Amino acid sequence: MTERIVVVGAALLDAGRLLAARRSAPAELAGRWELPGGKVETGERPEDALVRELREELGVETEAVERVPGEWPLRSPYVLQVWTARLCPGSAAPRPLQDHDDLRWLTPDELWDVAWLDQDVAAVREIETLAVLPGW
Ligand code: 9L3
Ligand code: MG
Repeated sequence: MTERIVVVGAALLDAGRLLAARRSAPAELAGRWELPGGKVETGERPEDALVRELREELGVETEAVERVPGEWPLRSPYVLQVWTARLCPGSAAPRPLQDHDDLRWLTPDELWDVAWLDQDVAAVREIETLAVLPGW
């Protein structure tokens, strides 16, 4: 039996906007937009993986805030879980350092203006329902 491996995605919120990141790799995902993040390593807390991934991919210091309810299947054995997150005071602005070639801060009105990965659509729908979040 194969282990289930969690991939964490970040709903990074700032000033009422959600960060979307356009993948540049691998080829089959290139050009599609995602909630940035990546695989949780053995023994790592998902929240810590999220902070690590955003540091590696975007050069930002962040804090995981709360789990977005739900879990979505990716290519086996991976499943996607999402946390809301915020930038720490004094963090650099995000910039695409690896795996992405564009970033957009989306207002609620713009949420569906990007071509999300099929895998992320259900998670983004769930984020959309969190309209009570401060700043959203
Ligand atoms: N994935 C899907 N949606 C996301 C993320 C962060 C990742 N929001 C998928 C893409 C890859 C796998 O999970 O197939 C591992 O992600 P990564 O480590 O390549 O970012
Ligand atoms: Mg990643």
